[in-house]
Amino acid sequence: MNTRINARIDISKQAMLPAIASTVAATATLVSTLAFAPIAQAATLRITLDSLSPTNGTALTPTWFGFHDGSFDLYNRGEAATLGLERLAEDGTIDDINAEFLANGGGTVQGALFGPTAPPILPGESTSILIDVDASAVSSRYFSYAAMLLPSNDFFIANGNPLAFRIFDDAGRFLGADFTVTGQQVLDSGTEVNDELFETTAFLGQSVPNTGTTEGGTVQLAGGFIPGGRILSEPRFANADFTAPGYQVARFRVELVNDPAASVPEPGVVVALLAVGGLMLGYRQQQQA
Ligand SMILES: [Ca+2]
Ligand SMILES: [Ca+2]
Repeated sequence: MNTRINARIDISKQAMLPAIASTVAATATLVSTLAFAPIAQAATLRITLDSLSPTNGTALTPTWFGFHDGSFDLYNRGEAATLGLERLAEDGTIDDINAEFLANGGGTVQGALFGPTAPPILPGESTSILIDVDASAVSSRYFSYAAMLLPSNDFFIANGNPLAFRIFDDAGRFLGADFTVTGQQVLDSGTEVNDELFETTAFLGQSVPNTGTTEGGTVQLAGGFIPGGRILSEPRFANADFTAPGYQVARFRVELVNDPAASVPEPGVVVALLAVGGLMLGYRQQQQA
């Protein structure tokens, strides 16, 4: 599924407005403006998530992602989860993560990847989204992600190192990302006891958010589901033991769809194009006269 978030485009467009305004004004003004003002370089990225879980394996909730300057830290192992991470890990809701991301101030572009047919991303499904960022902005340099593992009380996948996935270098050149999350990397948010009860376990039987016994712990690697417990005993989750050797949860890719260096002309080129346009306009007027 390809979904474009139009609201995100405005961020880079607003940054380009001064350049557009100067184009309307005069060529002389344009040259000086472009020479001294930072130029936004709109880059369209495709984020793709492939579920690598086996049939009757684990699923993922709509997956939060954000681009930032390296300062947005989702969690640290051994420390308590934030409210945003708790909500994401227990219920798959991202409103609080969204708020924490904006409050952090290190990034402005965030969103979510949904399953191709329904919100959860089921075993074997792929989903992608097109999103525009400013390649030249410090706030576009790093990529982070987080999703709840289904079914579970409070298991999730996410990068705890905010510097793990660098997307643009200092000069705005695209670096991208392509990585796999294994079952060994699944985490427990430490916020809800892993009782695997039907009424407390999302995707198993829980129908009301924030339902479960508070754990009061810290973020840790998940130890796996209860052997012979309710989850692994369900035929539809017969292959959900993510601690099994070789178990893979998901592959993430961040790819460049357009090249900002090619789509945003250099100042000299802009001047040349304006000059040609002006000459053509004059030529047509002469023909008409
Ligand atoms: Ca961290
Ligand atoms: Ca737990």
